[in-house]
This record gives sequence, structure tokens and C-alpha cells, in this order.
Amino acid sequence: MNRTQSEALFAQALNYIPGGVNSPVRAFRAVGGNPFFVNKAKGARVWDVDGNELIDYVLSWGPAILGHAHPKIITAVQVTAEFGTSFGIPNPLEVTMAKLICELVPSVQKIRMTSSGTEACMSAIRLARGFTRRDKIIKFDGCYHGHVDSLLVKAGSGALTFGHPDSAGIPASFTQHTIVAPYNDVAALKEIFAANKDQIAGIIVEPVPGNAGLYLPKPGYLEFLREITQANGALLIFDEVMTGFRLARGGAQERFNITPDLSTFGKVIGGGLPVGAFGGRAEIMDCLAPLGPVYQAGTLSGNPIAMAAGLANLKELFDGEAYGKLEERGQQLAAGMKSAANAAHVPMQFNVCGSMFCGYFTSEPVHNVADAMRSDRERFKKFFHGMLDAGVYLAPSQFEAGFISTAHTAADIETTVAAAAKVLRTL
Ligand code: KE4
Repeated sequence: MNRTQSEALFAQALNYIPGGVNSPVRAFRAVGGNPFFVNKAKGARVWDVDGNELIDYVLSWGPAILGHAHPKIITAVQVTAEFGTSFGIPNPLEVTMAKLICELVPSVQKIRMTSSGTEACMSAIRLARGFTRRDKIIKFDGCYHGHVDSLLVKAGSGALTFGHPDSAGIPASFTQHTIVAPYNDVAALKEIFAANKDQIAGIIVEPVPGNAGLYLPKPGYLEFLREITQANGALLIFDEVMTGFRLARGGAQERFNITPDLSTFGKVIGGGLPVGAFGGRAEIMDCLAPLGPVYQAGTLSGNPIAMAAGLANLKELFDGEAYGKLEERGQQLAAGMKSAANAAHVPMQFNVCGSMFCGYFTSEPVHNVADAMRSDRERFKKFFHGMLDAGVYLAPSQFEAGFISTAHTAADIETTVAAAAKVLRTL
């Protein structure tokens, strides 16, 4: 595949941008080779600057749930931008967005917009600490909640990919109140609560972790998290930046029927523009400035264009059969990948939840990050590049989830599986 333009751009980028990228996972460090550059995307496809067409399963890491450049989103952005790009003054779209999310997610009685998922998660844990007047926060190994200083401890996503989950530049004092627990492990969490009686402000968790690949909560596990936080006066914070409005209209909390105290959102609610949000019980949210003592702010929070794009994304999602289609495609991809791996005699675990998925090269099931770390990453690298050369763009790391949009057709999935069948035979 000709990538001359991309190579030239990457060489240039390296002179001005650390690692040539504005976010580490884009750098292909986990799979080798250099990233390609994209300047056009439509539906389930992206085109790189050399004109190569790719079926895209990254979808900007989740926001493009309707596929890229959906006409309703493009129009919403164009029409809104005509009247200004940012006011720093309340605008009607912020109210429309807040009202819609509160209607769709029963656990959210009030919500505050931010400009990224990181900000949303950082603000949610500050709020949990302010509301409970406790300091300790529990997170799970392999889960990623953005590059929040106190949460970059055994993080997932890029941090995990680079194999040193704890980042440089974070004083030990910043993480002394962060406790890391193994995901899907009931006994371990019981011990942690017993050893930290009345000191835990909250648990922040990806209800379906998508930052060490993808694995699911074991049956009853999320219910257990709800019970143990309730019993200990700690808050349950669902980080739904990735799962929100993707795994169901009301997110993972609807799919698994759990009511968290706080939730964070991002990605889909911005329709591809910079956005995040955190929301939950009114008595907790009302601790936020200007009402309460927990400070939180943002110049572009509730930006009118991001709101317009997000509202267009959500409204289009909620009309018609979008969620049925996403479920169908996810099942079709999983079935196809599993049979292709069996036919090629390649051990593969293919985890799927709705329109999120991840294939691990291992014969053992993957229920947590320790299982994920045992997969064959060399095989993953070869598979990634084989699929890329076949015109299919998968996430450039074993420790990332893949995403399907409503623009992915059954034929696209068939094409993907056929390509995988060929590549798997070469592994
Ligand atoms: P942002 O700050 O990147 O908008 O959101 C952080 C975040 C928070 N919570 C969850 C569950 C997330 O998945 C993320 C960000 N996801 C990564 C993909 N694994 C973003 C991609 C990147 O870092 O470039």
C-alpha cells in the first residue's frame, strides 16, 4: 500500500509534535510502523492522504457511532457555527443537551458539561471526595479514565500499551489515595473495603472495560459493586465515556440495570467534537460551584457547536433501529472472526458487547487485564498489519476496543471477516 504522503507528513510532524502525534496511541508504537494520516472520512470508511480506503473500526475511538461525516451532524455544525463558535455565556443548546441526558439516563438528575472525558472523570472524583469528605478512591487495573494524575496508576489504554502504567511526572503524594483493585475479583475488593473502613469516597469503574481491549463484567459483578459501595457509604461512579449511549440508549447502566451515583460521559455526546460530561444525583451534583464548595470550571464547557453535533448524534441514534443494527453487526463480526480463527487453527478469544469488541490471541478466556496481558502481542501486531494491508483499520494496540457504527453494513462485516480469514492463515 502506497503511504508516501503519510510518511512525509509523519517525518514533518516529528519535528514539531512529540512522537509526531497529539495522542500516544495514534503513534503505532504498540504495533510497529508509522501512523498514516487521514483527511477524509465518510460512513464506515476513512481515506488516508495517499488515497487508500479503509474500513474503520476505530471511529475516532467511539464518537462516530453513526459513521463519519453523518449529514445530520455536518449540517448541525454548519448551521450553529453561522451564529458564532463560542460565547462563554449560557446558550440554549446546553439546556437541550442536559435535559436530554437526564431524560435518557434515570440515574442522572443533574449534569455538567466539560471538554473531554478526562476532565469529566477528574471532576467526578473531586466531587465524590467533596460530597463524602473522604479521600480514597478505588480504580481497577487496566481501566483508563483519561490522563488524570491521580488515576494514572495501572491505567489502561496507551499507558498499558507502553507497559509502564504509572506515568512519570506524578508525585507519589498525588496517588497515595488511589487504591487499585483487580477487576472481576470480589474477594479482593471486600478486603480493600475492610482495610479502609469509612475512608473510601468512591469507586470509579468502566462498567465494560474497553481500555485493555474489551472484557465483560462477570455475572453479578456490577451488582456487587453497587452493593459494596452502598454498604460502605462510598459512591459508585460509572465511567461511561466509551459505553455511554453506545451499549444502550441509557448506556451500560441500562444494559446491566445498575444505578450508579455518578456517571461520566464523552465521545458519542459530542458527535466528534471535544466534549465530556459528568452527572448524577442532584444532592451530589449540587455540591458543585457556584452552588456548593466543589470547584469545577471550563472555558468551552457546553460549547454550542459541540452541543449541536452531540445532539444530532444522539437524536439520530434514538430514531429507528440503530441499537438493533449495532447489536446485529457486533454478533455477526464475532461469529465470523471466531469461525475464521478456528478454521486457521489460531487460538483467539473474541470478546464483544454490543458494538464494542476485541480479539485476543490466546486460548484462555479474558476476564481482566492480567488475562489480556497473557495474549500473544506479536501475533496481534502481524494481524493488525495484515488487516491494514487488506484495507481494514483496527485499533493499533491489543489494549484498545474496536467499534462498529450504524454505517457498517453486513457486507462490510463480511469483507472484514474474509480478510481476517486470509490473514489468520499467515500467522
Ligand atoms: P478523553 O479525555 O480522551 O476525551 O477521555 C478519556 C477517557 C475516559 N474514560 C474512558 C473509559 C476512555 O476510554 C477515555 C478515552 N479513551 C481513549 C481510547 N482508549 C481515547 C483515545 C486516546 O487516548 O487517544
